Amino acid sequence: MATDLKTLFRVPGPSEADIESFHNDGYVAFPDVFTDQARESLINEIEGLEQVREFVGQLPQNRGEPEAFFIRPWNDRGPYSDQLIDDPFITNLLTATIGEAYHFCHSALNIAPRGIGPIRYHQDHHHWKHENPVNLAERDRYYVQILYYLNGFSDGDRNLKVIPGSHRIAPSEDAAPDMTAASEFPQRLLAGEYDAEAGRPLREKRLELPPGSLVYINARIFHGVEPKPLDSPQPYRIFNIDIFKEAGPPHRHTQEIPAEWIARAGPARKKLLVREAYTEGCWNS
Ligand SMILES: O=C(O)CCC(=O)C(=O)O
Ligand SMILES: [Fe+2]
Repeated sequence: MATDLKTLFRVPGPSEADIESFHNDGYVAFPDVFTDQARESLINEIEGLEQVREFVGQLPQNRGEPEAFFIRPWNDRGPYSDQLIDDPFITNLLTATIGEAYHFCHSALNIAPRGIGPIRYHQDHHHWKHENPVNLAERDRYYVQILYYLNGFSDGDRNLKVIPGSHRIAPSEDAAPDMTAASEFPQRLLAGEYDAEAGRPLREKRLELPPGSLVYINARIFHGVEPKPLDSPQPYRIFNIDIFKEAGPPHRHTQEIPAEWIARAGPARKKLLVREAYTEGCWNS
């Protein structure tokens, strides 16, 4: 399985300024970074998946209580989405920011229809939320997320929002909310209580991105998502995500890799994929 493209992206990798933003702000956005052909092919590939076709097909009858479409891990990948895992742009991005020793952790696919509610501010670095020796040892190691927005989003319409610099706040018990638990902490962050620790004013930034964009985040940054209005001009926002971790023990959700992926992987790809997956209790011993 392969495309005939050397890369899916318009540029070979991040600039110095991009790398600096990632370290200073905890995230960097790459608007319209896919080539037109890659963007269109990726969207076709995703919209062609049987489960997605079914979901999209029933949307007009389901205006009452819309649910998002969510698959994790997302293994049903065609050639274009398969190439995302180690496209030269992605490899350059990862090595320029976190070094050479990293693993593919897991992936997800999400389709957010009109009327879907928000995702509250949260962090996704799960070792901060557990106290085993493994978790303590892994806390300061990179866990990064590549968020793909193939059909883009506008401000106020399922936009991603971030608090630049908030990746520098050491998550304490109450400072490590996840997306399911209500927490006052993000409000305290935005009220200035932690500006001194961050060394800068912590303010909300609502993003707006054209189709074919990606956002690269340090998973310790506080981020959230706004609802999608019922009258949004975009029927659904397509969102897929690949997550990478520094080489080491499993993170939460570190996925089992399908045997056929390993069987057809070259040596560079094997380095990303051959590692222990998360299993219940794997941090306990
Ligand atoms: O839907 C989005 O834009 C981001 C979702 C998110 O925070 C995540 O997948 O960790
Ligand atoms: Fe998240």
